[in-house]
Amino acid sequence: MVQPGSTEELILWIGTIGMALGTLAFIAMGWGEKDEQKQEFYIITIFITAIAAVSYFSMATGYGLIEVAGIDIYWARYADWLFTTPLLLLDLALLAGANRNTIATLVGLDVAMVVTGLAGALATEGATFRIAWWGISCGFFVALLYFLVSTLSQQAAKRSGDVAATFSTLRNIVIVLWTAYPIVWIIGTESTLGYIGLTTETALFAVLDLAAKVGFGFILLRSRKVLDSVSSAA
Ligand code: RET
Repeated sequence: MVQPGSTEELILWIGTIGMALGTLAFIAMGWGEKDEQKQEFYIITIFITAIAAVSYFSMATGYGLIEVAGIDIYWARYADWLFTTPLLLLDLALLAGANRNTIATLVGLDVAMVVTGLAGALATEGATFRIAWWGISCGFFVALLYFLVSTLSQQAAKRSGDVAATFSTLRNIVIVLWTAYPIVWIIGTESTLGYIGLTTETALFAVLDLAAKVGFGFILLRSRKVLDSVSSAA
């Protein structure tokens, strides 16, 4: 269990509060929005931080943690990512004006990435197998990045200048921040390599999660002009 009064517990509470405040801010920003197309972005983004707030609460209170082969595993992270990463991609895809096939491909690869990552975290057959699952998950991740920079970016390039520019900013943020996750996993406790301890790992994931969800949401929702041009193009 999470040691009461530990740094780890404090970080998880900061994560919970940060995600909850982000959720409230996005609700306030979207309040009174009548345009259905624009409402979509608010709804998706509000769910992303709300799900994360619940996941962080479960980790801060010890519920989201289990012990697997002597290693502390926060299973709640994967439950969070399973829903929130497809929602983040959906935000990007709607901004890009992507078709259903592109959205289905991105979401499929993403779910495969999270589920195989979870298999790695829960594997009890030894470190080699855990790392093998990590490699499989990375394969899905690389394919996902490929679709982001190829198909999705081509579709976004057909959008107006403002929308295309916001898409590029958000896509680049996704590429950089998301790439840090498998790195933290492999140098951390899940892989059993343990170059960094659980507290450092918890802190790094918290910073990444807040940037990838709350930071991402602010950049997406801050510009009415961008959301206006998406809704008028739809
Ligand atoms: C794992 C481990 C196995 C290899 C790979 C991973 C990738 C995880 C990613 C998570 C992104 C999470 C986000 C959360 C938002 O708050 C599962 C860590 C490739 C990319 C963006």
